[in-house]
Amino acid sequence: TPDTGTDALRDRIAAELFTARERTAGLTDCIDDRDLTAQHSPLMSPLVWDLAHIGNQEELWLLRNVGGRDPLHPEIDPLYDAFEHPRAERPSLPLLPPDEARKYAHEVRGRVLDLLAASPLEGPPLLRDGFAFGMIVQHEQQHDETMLITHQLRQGPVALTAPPPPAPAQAEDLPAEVLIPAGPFTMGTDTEPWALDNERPAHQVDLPDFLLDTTPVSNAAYQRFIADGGYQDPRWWTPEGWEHRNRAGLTAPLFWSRDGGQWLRRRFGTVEPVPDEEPVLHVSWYEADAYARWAGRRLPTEAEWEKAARHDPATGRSRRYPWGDGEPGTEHANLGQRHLQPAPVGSYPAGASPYGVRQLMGDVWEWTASDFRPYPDFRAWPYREYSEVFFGPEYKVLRGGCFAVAPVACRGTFRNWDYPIRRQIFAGFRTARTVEQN
Ligand code: AVJ
Ligand code: FE
Repeated sequence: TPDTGTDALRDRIAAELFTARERTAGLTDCIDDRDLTAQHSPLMSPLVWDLAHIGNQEELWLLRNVGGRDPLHPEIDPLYDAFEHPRAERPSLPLLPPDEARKYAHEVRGRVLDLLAASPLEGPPLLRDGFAFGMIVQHEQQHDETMLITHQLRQGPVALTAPPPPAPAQAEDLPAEVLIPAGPFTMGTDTEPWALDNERPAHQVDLPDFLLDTTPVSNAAYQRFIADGGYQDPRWWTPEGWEHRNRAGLTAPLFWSRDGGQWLRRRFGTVEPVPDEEPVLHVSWYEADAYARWAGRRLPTEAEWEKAARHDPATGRSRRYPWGDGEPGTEHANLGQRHLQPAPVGSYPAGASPYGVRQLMGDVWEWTASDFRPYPDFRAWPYREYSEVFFGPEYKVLRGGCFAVAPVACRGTFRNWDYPIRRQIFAGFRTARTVEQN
């Protein structure tokens, strides 16, 4: 019979499964069936696809692989295999209609809760520390973020609302940048129980001195780049970036428009003035990279980002989060879709890293200079299609999560990746520079 430690883990898993499903319901019960089955952008699936795909992955990994059960509806598997059908093609598939998709996900969930009650949560690697359950919770939360992106792309009446993040308690004079002194640190993890394969294994990385922005780049700063003709000057852009800028006709972040002298943005169905103090959002890697060059700086590498976020110079250890090893609280970071926008730059002093860097977790995903590559001795686990098939120069790494990322799907080691042209994701950036040696 399970011991107490296992009972606590079982309760935590059940709570996380519940939280994820509440969020999924909130994202799919607020619009009608026509909106759920429509394709709002060729970049995205119809929301009803995500809904059944969430149930299908849960069935595959938990009921079939862990539980050894027979498939509930084997004929639908190919419809919800992300590798069989590109997103643009999904609306023309014979997908489960909304009510059947909900019923299917609900049916799977009931059986998963039975399985959880009977699982030892130890022994085979998929069960150890409840890993397979943790992976599926994160998978649902990742698709909830994807569905939130679809909501942002959707035209039509407002369906989602949330209060704005609280304004920072008092105006602080933060330094523009922070020195991260040279030295080795531990990147990646061997001990984080629900870390995904690309975050492993832990390894030492030695970095020279560098300087990193204290906060993400703000809309005010980004508007100076625009006003200074940054989008018209090929000096700031890589050749591929410049070519893309011209082909796509980029002149400002996605969802921005010009109204006389003022920039407006569309946010979940509402048009409002661009708030100067918020981190810039909805820029591609190419735009982030061009801004950094215009500013006389560069994007940080992934290793620099992680050292600034995790390394504790007092102990020489890497922490789970910038603020320490404790779980994210509302005072630490803007995570979990509590708000539908990032918080002003300089918010969350309690979430600062030991070096004093702010907002590394939450608010906006941060583009890094790095391609998505495996760490030394990487081992694909439990499936190649999570990370391994994406390694290579076509994808850039993003770090830190954003307001749409659930705490369970975010930590100092978490790695996200996307194409450098992508702008619909909730991505911004901060900049770095190398310290000149004399
Ligand atoms: C890790 C966010 C890039 O959404 O493409 C979801 C996560 N993998 N289902 C994605 C994922 C399989 C993945 N990202
Ligand atoms: Fe998926």
